[in-house]
Amino acid sequence: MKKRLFSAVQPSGNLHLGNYLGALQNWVKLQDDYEAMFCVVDLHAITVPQDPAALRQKTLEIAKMYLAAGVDPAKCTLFVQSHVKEHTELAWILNTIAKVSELERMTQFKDKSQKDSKEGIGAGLLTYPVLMAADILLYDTVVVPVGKDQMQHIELARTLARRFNDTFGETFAVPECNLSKEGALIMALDDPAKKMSKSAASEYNYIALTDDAETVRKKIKKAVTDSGTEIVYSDSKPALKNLLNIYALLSDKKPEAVAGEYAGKGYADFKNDLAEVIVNFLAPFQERLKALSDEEVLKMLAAGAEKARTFASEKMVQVRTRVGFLA
Ligand code: ATP
Ligand code: LTN
Repeated sequence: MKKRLFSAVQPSGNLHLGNYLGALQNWVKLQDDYEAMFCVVDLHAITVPQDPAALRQKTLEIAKMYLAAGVDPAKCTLFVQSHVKEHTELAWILNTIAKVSELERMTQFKDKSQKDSKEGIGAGLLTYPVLMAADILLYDTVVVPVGKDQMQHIELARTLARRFNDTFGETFAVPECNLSKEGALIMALDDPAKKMSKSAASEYNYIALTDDAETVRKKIKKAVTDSGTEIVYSDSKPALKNLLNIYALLSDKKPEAVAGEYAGKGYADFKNDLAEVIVNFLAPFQERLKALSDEEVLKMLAAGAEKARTFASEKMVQVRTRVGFLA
């Protein structure tokens, strides 16, 4: 029996190279070895205001991006979170065992609530990690491949699994985190101290997976570099280190080896080539994306939800009994 793997991305903003290298690229490698489930988490997206029509479109687009990246519905379960109501039901139950203090400690909550503090913070932003725990625990997930920024949330899912099991009896598997190495945290092109982020203020922060060749070249040219002229892979040159990581991950090489190839050359040469590496990755990706029709993807998502529901509904029968709900 293969172990269960679960991961997801929210249908908000534009997917960028950080999402691809931190999550999607890794998923595609892992889908052969695990019983993989890949979800588009629309319930998470509405923790900040969304336009309904845009959300529907974005949800479909993210599913297409999974497919264009190489997620194969013949090998895994691909579905939309809101199509499987058990996610919301389990989230409610887990809410009753999570502590407010635990949720207030989450870095993502602290960051996002600071940004939104003027209009008042939605309660969904606070309980967001509980819904994420429900996503994971519902399927007895063992492996959760995500970027480093999600580690704290996985830790909470582990805590809630153990707490539920201790209180009501062995019910959930306790998940592990699975980080990709260099891709675990791709930094912003305009600031190597911050992560590449789709909610960034400037578009020079990220390369979107839908950026055209000219945009990629312009953004890489403008990307900040460190002082000095030598191409070396070192913590003392964080901006260059980040660019070398991107180059290495897209060309399946070690970043140190890429740096070696540029010994004696300057930043300009390296950046020109990096832009082409990215363009050469994005062009076929975007071709595959364009070739996918709404109808075929909707069909795949319906089949995925059906599969997910079978497992989720069985799990919830067990959970309801344990908690003490009348059958
Ligand atoms: P936001 O920028 O609005 O905080 P996000 O870019 O983090 O959103 P998510 O949907 O929260 O996007 O993340 C999707 C997946 O991509 C997660 O597994 C996350 O860890 C990963 N990820 C996001 N940003 C990066 C990054 N800069 N480097 C590596 N992985 C990342
Ligand atoms: N919060 C995650 C998205 C997410 C997720 C999950 C990831 C929601 N549920 C379950 C892994 C497993 C994020 O990347 N922002």
